[in-house]
Amino acid sequence: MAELLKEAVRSEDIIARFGGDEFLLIMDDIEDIAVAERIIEKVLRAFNAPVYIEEHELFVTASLGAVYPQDGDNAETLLRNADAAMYIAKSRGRNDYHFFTPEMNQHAQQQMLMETHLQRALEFEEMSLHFQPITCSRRNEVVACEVLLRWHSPVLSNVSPDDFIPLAEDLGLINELGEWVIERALEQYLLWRSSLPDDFRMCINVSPKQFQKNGFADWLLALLEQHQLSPQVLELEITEGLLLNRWSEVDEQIQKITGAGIRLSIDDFGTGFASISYLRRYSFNTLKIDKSFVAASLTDSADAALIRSVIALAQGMGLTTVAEGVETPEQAELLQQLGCDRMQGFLYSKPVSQDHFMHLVHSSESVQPA
Ligand code: G
Ligand code: G
Ligand code: MN
Repeated sequence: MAELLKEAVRSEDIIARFGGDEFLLIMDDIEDIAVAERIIEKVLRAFNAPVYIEEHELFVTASLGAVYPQDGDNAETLLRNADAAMYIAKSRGRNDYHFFTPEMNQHAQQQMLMETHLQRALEFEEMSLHFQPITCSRRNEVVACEVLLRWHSPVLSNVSPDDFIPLAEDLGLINELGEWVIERALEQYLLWRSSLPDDFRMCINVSPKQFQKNGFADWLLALLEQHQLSPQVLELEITEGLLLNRWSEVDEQIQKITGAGIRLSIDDFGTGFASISYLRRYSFNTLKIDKSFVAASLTDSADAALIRSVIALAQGMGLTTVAEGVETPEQAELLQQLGCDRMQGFLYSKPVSQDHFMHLVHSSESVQPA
């Protein structure tokens, strides 16, 4: 990366590795902001091509935060403000840049506030779980549920996991949080078990960081054993991104988990850099078609064709398919015609509290499309 950066700027500019995956680029003698912008765009273009390390082809993205002299009169302020601008660039989907604006301090303050409160959210019992039914396309019965974490802070009100999960990952809180989710979900399952079908599954989202912790698989298996639960009860949902980090310890944890019979599902399929070889490499059981394809399936024939091929691919590999974000009866009908095994979405039910969920299971007509 340093070499790529060096090629993109003048030899008299300063490039430094600031720590971890952060680089600092200092350019002197820039007559106006348009010039800076041109150089930044050049830097970003340097990341367009894949990087080759041994036989691996890697796609690297860069997010750039930029400051100009008026954004601070000392190094500390300039660095802090560049960091805030970089954060915005990152949250916009990466491979982007952003100049600092004073409003960003407000955003940074918001992040700090969230950080402070997240540290104590578990202790203060501000977290809870919601459950969204997953329905069998043929039998129209609830056969599984996805467990979704909810945070209600008295100060910040409801915060989406899209916002606090990445923060928990950065702060090193994700293991504690993730383990809490699994423990709570299994306890809930034990309470529900007698009212649920024998092959019912609890589908739990797991962050890549959880797999990176050695001992995660052992912890999980011990927990199941402690509750005398079959590994078949659990399905872990992982996103494609995790598989890009082909770290051996992630491999080991995944092999141990699937080897023990815990099911594995690939979440948001079609949005990341999934490659078909990943599907072969790990023993996935389920493929979840991302809601963006489901949403576009009726209006865009290319998306319908994509769903059709994904289902064919999954069937060929013996994977169960779940369509996410099914919102209309028309979408459900199309997906059913295409042979999709399971449905999940607002058409059936939004994620609900534990009490409400039992209600849904008992009155199975409420999960049938209108
Ligand atoms: O329900 P919803 O909008 O809240 O979920 C937003 C995102 O947060 C989804 O991508 C979902 O996978 C993720 N998410 C929800 N609950 C959990 C959880 O317990 N752990 C992890 N790692 N991600 C979760
Ligand atoms: O990334 P993951 O697939 O885990 O995300 C699950 C997310 O999808 C949750 O935020 C959940 O609230 C949301 N969700 C569930 N059903 C629907 C739906 O029918 N439409 C939309 N737009 N979102 C949904
Ligand atoms: Mn999911």
